[in-house]
Amino acid sequence: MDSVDAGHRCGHVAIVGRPSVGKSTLLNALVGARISITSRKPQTTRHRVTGILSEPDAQFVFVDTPGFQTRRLSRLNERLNATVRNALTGVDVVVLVVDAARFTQQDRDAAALLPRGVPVIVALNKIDALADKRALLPRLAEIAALRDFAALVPVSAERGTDLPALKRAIAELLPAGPALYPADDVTDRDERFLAAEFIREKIFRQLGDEVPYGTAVTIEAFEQAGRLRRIRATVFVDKASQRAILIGEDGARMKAIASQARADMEALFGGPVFLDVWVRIKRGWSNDDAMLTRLGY
Ligand SMILES: Nc1nc2c(ncn2[C@@H]2O[C@H](COP(=O)(O)OP(=O)(O)OP(=O)(O)O)[C@@H](O)[C@H]2O)c(=O)[nH]1
Ligand SMILES: [Mg+2]
Repeated sequence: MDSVDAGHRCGHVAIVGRPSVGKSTLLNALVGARISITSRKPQTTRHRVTGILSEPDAQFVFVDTPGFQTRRLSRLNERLNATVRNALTGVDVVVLVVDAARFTQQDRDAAALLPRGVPVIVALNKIDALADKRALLPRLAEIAALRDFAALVPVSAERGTDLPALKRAIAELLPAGPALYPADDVTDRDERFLAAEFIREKIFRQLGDEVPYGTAVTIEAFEQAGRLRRIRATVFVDKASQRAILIGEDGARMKAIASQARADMEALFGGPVFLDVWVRIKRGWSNDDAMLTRLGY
């Protein structure tokens, strides 16, 4: 081994936890790019999404996962849980994300799912929102009693607080080895996937509690000519009423969703985007196995 590689570490780090604790926000903050979509609504993430961070001494391959769900088990939910289980196999480190202010039975369920024999670090997220910092110590003790954790690190993914400490704790547990990806790669997902996700994110952020769970997005066409990308997407909804809400009066809602999604695509892809979005009704898609497979879930 030459001197450049001596001491270099590289490995896969699964980011898991119940819905809405801030897993995707944490992945984006660690990687320094908006790769995984986020929203206030639970179960925003539906895929395994990889975010790569390359530093001089280590390459971290973070794997974001859907929130582990124990309620509302549609076929889609079952697939999301399977995605979490699959993401846990073969990783070198697990980061279990919890909300520092709210530790629940769902967190215990997520912790119980974790494989033995893989080091687990707990990231107690959202410490910026903690009204009483003294609540942190008993919370740390309560979580530490659950199993043998490699470390417990309070952080704020949104503010970036104490992320270097979390990275150090992870790096110590990564195996020695060369980088798996080129240093400027930030994800293993392609632009087609990211385009569909940005549209889904705006739907999750702009619409109420029902419509986002009734929607799925596919990319029908993705063509690049020079720097311009022409993208045609379909949003599937479960029923006509959802279609009406999604399109909005005179198409205003859909226009706002598409224009925000396009802005995100242009920022990440580094060139202009022409985006055309259609809405189609596909009744019962979240329990339709063929459709779920087509959607990549
Ligand atoms: N105050 C505060 N809010 C945060 C922090 N990290 C994430 N959030 C917010 O928590 C909400 C959920 O964040 P996500 O990153 O989408 O959570 P997630 O765990 O990936 O959620 P699912 O994919 O649905 O399982 C969003 O509104 C975030 O802005 C944090 O450090 N502090
Ligand atoms: Mg997420």
